[in-house]
Amino acid sequence: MNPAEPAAPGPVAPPRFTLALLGATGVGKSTLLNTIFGADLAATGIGEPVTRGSHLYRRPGHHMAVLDTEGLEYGRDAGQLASDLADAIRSAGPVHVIWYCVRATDRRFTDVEADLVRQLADLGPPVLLVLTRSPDPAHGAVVELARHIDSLALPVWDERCFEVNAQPDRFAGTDQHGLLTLLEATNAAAPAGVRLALAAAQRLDAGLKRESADACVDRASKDLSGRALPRALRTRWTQMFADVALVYGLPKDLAVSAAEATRELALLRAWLWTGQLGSWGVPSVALGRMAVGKRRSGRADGMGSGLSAGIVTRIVGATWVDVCEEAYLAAYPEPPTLQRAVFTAEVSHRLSEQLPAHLRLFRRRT
Ligand SMILES: Nc1nc2c(ncn2[C@@H]2O[C@H](COP(=O)(O)OP(=O)(O)OP(=O)(O)O)[C@@H](O)[C@H]2O)c(=O)[nH]1
Ligand SMILES: [Mg+2]
Repeated sequence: MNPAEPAAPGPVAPPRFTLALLGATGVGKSTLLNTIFGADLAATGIGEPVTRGSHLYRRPGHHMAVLDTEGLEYGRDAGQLASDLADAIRSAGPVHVIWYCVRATDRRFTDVEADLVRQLADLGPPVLLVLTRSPDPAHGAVVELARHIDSLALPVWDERCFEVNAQPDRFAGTDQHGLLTLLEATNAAAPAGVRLALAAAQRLDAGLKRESADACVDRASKDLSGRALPRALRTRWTQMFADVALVYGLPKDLAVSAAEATRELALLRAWLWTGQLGSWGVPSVALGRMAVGKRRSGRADGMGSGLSAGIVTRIVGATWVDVCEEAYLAAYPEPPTLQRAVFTAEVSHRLSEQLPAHLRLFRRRT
């Protein structure tokens, strides 16, 4: 570590994403949840009773909470049902998105349900109307139900139903469908502050993870560029590493300690701080080449300035995203488990390989 660098405080965890699951018993709420979010959160989490029939499921280290309302009974007094649900949603802390599930082949959606949806929408969180266990989007009963619900012009997200099938049925010949669209809509409906947690919790869409990880790098790079001296560099990098690791389900500690132990990263930071590699010798081929290029060009290339910090952050971040993504995909569908030493070596190796090319580009631009 460069002795001139201040110690970095630990990274801050992002706010949790909370989803409320509503709908009659057996419509497939738990199956849908488990298919998109992988872990059997509702079955294995510790469910705290919130109100009658509702439990809030959270798991330590998991970035999502689920408010599961064990099967709505529409025969009950409608006013009481609505007020129980409103109580549950208010007491669960901030609920960010509500999935209101109706079985796609149920053929009916009563006035009581329509009123309930209107009252839920008044509570604040966006309500996504999900038609579950749908055999086929073109199935007559499903089309009819969707049309009927659409005609009610309910205050639901995107003014439409999301029709899904979470569990393939070999006998009936039905595949999974509609899940990515539902996830995308959930992401769009969720407040920006919890999208990182949502991208981390979901296990369905590697593209959403990638987008979210790239956004973390982009934010860090923008935060750091244009500053006279990248004083916040180490803290900001640590946060970026931890956020990207979180998106891919890698332990935060592993990310942070790998970041600390990766020699190239420490050298890059030192370089950005002092504008010179001299006191560090020529520690690796990659940095050696960079140093030589810099001396030959006879220019400082803006090193030690905010401009270079932003660009170097982008390069380092992109490398980090690649390594985390590969670890995630290699272990999928199991959560990734990586030894710190392997992870660190991989990050080191990639940086040594990729930095010279990136830096050449950078030199050409400045
Ligand atoms: N074909 C098909 N079957 C499903 C689907 N989702 C759930 N099921 C089946 O429907 C049954 C009920 O599913 P659950 O996910 O437990 O329903 P739930 O809404 O959580 O039910 P409660 O917790 O009792 O309110 C199970 O037997 C599932 O196998 C689906 O998308 N397609
Ligand atoms: Mg359930």
